[in-house]
Amino acid sequence: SSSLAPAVRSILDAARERETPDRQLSVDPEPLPDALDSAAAGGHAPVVAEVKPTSPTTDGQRDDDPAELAREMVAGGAAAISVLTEPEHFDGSTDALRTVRDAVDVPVLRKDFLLEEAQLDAVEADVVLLIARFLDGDGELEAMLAAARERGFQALVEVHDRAELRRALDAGADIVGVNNRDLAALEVDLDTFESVAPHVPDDVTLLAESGIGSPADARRMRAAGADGLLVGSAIMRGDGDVRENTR
Ligand code: IGP
Repeated sequence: SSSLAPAVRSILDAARERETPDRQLSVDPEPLPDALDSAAAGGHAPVVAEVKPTSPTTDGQRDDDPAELAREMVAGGAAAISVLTEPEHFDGSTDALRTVRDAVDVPVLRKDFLLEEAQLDAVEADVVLLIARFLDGDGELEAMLAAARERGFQALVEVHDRAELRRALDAGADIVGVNNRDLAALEVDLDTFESVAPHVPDDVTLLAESGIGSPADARRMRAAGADGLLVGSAIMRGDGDVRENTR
């Protein structure tokens, strides 16, 4: 009101400014396992759709606005979004991650090669990817998992074979992704998921990652026990219609 002393008014104005975020914060998204479960319960494929402008195994590049793309993916039925933040080989960026996170209310995964705790401090995300293969030092995976949780991140631990699965479970992973792409040879084989999945306990949320290029592939991974499907290239190639590409 006008009866406020000028000093008080300026304190209030400053406080108001402080409380006005310079960007729109998304509502607190639900945990990734819940988001996948509700998609499945609603009769939809539980898809984590990936914003991936390019990759070492992709020809060409898409320059769509990441936020726009993510909005289309969610409108098309994605239960969560993954954003590549690796700049050199995937043309990803942490800016893209931030704008996507502001644009959608579903959980957003940071897809990158996170090798050190300090990397976790640089960027906000709901879920972070931890790749067992690259965190193979003594106690390294446990330490990164603990560091991620301390910072409030959910962690998706990526494995490629039974030995890595063992390490992930021993480290206490509760969300595990089996990558059908061998990160050494860069080849995709959907048998990978089928051979590892039977060894994953029921209380662990299990994702099939990579190489899911058709509704038949999606059904195959679901039949083999996938609670969620991480799909990049097939959606980036198409029009963002997740249902059309994974039904
Ligand atoms: C998506 P695809 O084959 O649908 O584009 O794959 C995702 O699984 C893949 O991008 C991926 C990835 C990774 C990329 C899985 N694990 C680790 C970089 C780093």
